[in-house]
Amino acid sequence: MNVNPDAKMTNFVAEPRATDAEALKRSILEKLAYAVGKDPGHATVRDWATALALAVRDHVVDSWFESTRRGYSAHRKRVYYLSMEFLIGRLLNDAVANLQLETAAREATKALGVDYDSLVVQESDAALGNGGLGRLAACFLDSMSTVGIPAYGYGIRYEHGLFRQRFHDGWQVEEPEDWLVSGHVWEFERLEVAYPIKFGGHISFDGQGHTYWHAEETVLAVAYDTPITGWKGVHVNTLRLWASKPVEVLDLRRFNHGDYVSAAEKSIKAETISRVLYPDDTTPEGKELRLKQEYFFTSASLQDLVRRYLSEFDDIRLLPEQVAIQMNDTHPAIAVAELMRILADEHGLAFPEAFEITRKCLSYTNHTLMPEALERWNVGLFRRVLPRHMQIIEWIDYHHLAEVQGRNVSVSLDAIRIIEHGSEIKMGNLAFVGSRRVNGVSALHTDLMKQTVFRDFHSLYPDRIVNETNGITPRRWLYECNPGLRKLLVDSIGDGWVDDLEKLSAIVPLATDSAFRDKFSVAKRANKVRLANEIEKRIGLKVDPSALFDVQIKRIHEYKRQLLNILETIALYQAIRRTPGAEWTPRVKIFAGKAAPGYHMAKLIIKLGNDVARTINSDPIVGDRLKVAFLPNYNVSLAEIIIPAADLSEQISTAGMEASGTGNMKLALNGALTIGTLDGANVEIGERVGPDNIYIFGLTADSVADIRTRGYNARATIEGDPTLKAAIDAMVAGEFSPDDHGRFHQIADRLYNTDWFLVTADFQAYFQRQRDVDLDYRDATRWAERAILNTAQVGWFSSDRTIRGYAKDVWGVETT
Ligand code: 26Q
Repeated sequence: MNVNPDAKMTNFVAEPRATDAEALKRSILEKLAYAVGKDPGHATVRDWATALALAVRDHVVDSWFESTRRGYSAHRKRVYYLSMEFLIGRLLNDAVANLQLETAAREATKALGVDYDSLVVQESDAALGNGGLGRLAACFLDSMSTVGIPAYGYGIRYEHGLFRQRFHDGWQVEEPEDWLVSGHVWEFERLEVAYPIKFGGHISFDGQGHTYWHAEETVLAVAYDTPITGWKGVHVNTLRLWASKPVEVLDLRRFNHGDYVSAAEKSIKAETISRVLYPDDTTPEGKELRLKQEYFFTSASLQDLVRRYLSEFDDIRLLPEQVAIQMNDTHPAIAVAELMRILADEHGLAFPEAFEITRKCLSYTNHTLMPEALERWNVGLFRRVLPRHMQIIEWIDYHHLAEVQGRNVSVSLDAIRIIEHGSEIKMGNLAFVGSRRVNGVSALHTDLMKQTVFRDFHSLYPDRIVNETNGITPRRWLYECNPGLRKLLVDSIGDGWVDDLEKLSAIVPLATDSAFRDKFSVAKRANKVRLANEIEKRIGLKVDPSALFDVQIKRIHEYKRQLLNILETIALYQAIRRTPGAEWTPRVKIFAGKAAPGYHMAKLIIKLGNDVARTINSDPIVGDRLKVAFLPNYNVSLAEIIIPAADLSEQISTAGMEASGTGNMKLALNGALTIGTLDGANVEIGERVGPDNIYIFGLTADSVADIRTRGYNARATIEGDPTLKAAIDAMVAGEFSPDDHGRFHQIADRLYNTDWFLVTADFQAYFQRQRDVDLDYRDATRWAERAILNTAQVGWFSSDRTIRGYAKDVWGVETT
């Protein structure tokens, strides 16, 4: 609000800001004095870090204002990316790199007597996500800014992101994460941008076409904005996260009665909604708070975008011309009903028209085929929390089924119903019915979607499902995290690849150029030394940087098969002990990843990994031939250290189960060779790097499906594979758990009796492929050549390419 209504509102236009070291230094000193309130003589490292970030932030804000104004004046269609998760990581170095301020920032800090790299790590890693889905949302924001799409990311400003992981005696222990304690310089609080979010209560109709929702509870969603800079700062978009606040801070009536504690009750309850991120589990439980979170941020985001639209245009029916809304998985799928509610109940449209408009605005990205992992809500719970939305969903389901029945086509109505047996809402089906486009995240995953979960939908709407293979931002995942390789690339082919990653193919001929190869190896070596130091610092284990660094970093899940890798580690250990004098290729197995706190099997696998690591690392017979490092608290910042140092990338999920994977792309881009199954995007990586530069093994998705329908006899496989049998036997005999021999019996039971993830079926092929790796790694020249060919040929996996695909096939927006 303008304080003086007669004062003329003008835009603030900054003087062009100097980008040299001297100017930056002056700005840092000013921030230190006037924003941090410190004299250089008394400033802590954290104070300097804040001052530097604030100085850099001014540059970001200049571009931010400029591109926001450009978007408004051109009336361009906007993209709204709705995601429960944004795994942003740290922002300082990212902003510095994108704005090309690195040299200046290093010089300026040096002149002030502080070290740039130690300032960068002061920032807490914003861990507002679990894994791939959250990081994808972050990469997409980066790319939407880089390709110049006016976009908003919408999510929740969790007070506590994903838990911090510690190992106690090798067991995972979860600790609360507290990223906001020391402030977050990148966000702007917008207390005036607040929307009421209603829950519960009942619905009434006035007989004149009006519907009223008498809520039982109302909270406020308050906006916090973070600017997201694209390459060279040309375009900056906004990540808008919502925090829940009470409508009134204190219940005055109770307060005046001296009842101080209960006077604050409601406000505490309101703030609970954005308190903590839910860890993803194997089977999501229908928890009321989770439903409230989903509705909370979806409703706030839709109210916000409708308000923005109506500030520029007056006909609500033309909303789809200006707005494309992307639902990242089903977590925001309530948007289908909420947008209809806004259009019908608040803007007076009839349901059929409201539905048509809704479906033109929304699209849905699916990230899993596992039926048990698709969200469902109990109808009773749902009706209690969102009574109006329940009515709307019933309307959609009824009319959709009626329309399909009228078409006289042969589909299973049960497969396309939104409400199942009158008792559960299938959010995947709601999202599908309410979307213009539905996409998978790799070619294989999209094909399987058409054949499995959405088979009947696909036959009804053959144009709705499209593929948009995932990608990663080359800014964070090469330019920033791998300065050595970056320099080599820039020196060799310029910096055009940073926003046009397929230009990396220009280094294909250099793979056989010995000078280039040597420099490539020197860069890799430096990254490995850096990681070796980090391993020693974090877990006290010394590793040799000349060993093969074999990396599996991702959430711990049975389908991702860390267990397969651990069993292979045991088998290799046993082989080394049998003939320590043979020619072994020294290897360091590096694991990192968190398990959902309630996922018992995943946590036991972590314990097994740690027990095996302790046993091997302390065995003098093995020495440096094999070391195992399980690093705690995997997050974006740790990934940025591990990935550039990897030689081998483990992508070994049961075929058909990993929707895409994106770690596979990050590792290949940084010159790691993949050992993997034909799953997710591994298939497409293999097509690009060629069969000689990737180690593919194991069952295909088709054969997995076959075996599962025919019934699989794991026991017979184990009995017929002495290497595997010996590894499992050692685990069962307590060789790695002398204090508790029975500790891993459950794991063995699973392997013998069901082995749903077909670990035993793929073991032999995997073990053999690893021995190929051993042999190949001994030829350092040839290995470097193949590593270079990986970097050179995976440029297609840039998220800039993915975003251009969405812009064209899904959103109908222009890129620059
Ligand atoms: C659902 C309900 C209740 C609580 C939590 C959840 C929940 C949270 C997070 C369910 C799933 C997730 C995350 C899923 C995820 O990260 N999927 C990954 O998405 C990547 C990006 O598309 C793919 O590359 C991976 O293959 C896929 O596993």
